[in-house]
Amino acid sequence: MELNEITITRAIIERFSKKFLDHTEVDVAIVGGGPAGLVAAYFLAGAGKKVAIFERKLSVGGGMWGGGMMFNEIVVQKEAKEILDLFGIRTEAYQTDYYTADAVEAVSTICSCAMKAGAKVFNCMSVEDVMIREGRVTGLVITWSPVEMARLHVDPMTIGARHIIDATGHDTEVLAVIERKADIRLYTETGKRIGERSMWADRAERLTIENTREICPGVYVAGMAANAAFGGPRMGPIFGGMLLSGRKVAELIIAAG
Ligand code: 48H
Repeated sequence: MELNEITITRAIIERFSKKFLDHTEVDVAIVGGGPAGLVAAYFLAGAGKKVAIFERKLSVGGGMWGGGMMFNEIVVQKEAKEILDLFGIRTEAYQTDYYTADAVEAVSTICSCAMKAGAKVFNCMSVEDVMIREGRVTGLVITWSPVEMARLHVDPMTIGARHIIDATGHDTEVLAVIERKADIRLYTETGKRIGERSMWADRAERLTIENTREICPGVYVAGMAANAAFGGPRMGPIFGGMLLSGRKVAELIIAAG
């Protein structure tokens, strides 16, 4: 059989278009495919939710690939090890309650588990705005990342979502646009994002979980974005909080229905 380039092209266009059309309305739209977003996607898809992750970059994984300062190992505490165990990611005890894992094995495996659970990843897509109806965020406005990078004057398109998770990390990009453009008060002390504080790993890990919650109608916040939104400190390259936050946000959304 002689391979036909046009057939290859048509296969990609048809299959991608079908996938994209199937996800123009979802139960949960996750912005950011870092560790928190991927873990949330795994648990939500496993519970039967239709889940789409929109990730600006070519690859998911966010800040996990590089471990600490590009030493590609991560540290997790005892409470979070069970999540790595669940995914079959190998860990090594370092000291009592401290475990390490290979960062590349961790990211690639979590991503694989999330996709096999049924979540779909739309990479190279950036969320630049939201859709709001009657005080509730009901959708995401997306564009191709290269369009954003080249600052091309091209209009974006819209995805409907019953629930949205801002898992964009330090920059809290979904909340930033809500703050800038909408008359919606966030459920923080000030009604706006408070901003991330300096390093304090122990406190930060605790607060990451506490601050993982609904932040305005239709939007939940998870991972590093939860810290930045509610004014928690940063924690450096310990990733247990990100994993536990991803699981918690999924549980909250599953409970909300
Ligand atoms: C589409 C977007 C957009 C957008 C951003 O930064 P992340 O890895 O986020 P978390 O919360 O899963 O994990 C945080 C962790 O990596 C980290 O930074 C830690 C633990 N830091 C501690 C410290 O002290 O510094 O991933 C966020 C993802 C990235 O892949 C972005 O490309 C993506 O979100 N993203 N995707 N549209 N508008 N904004």
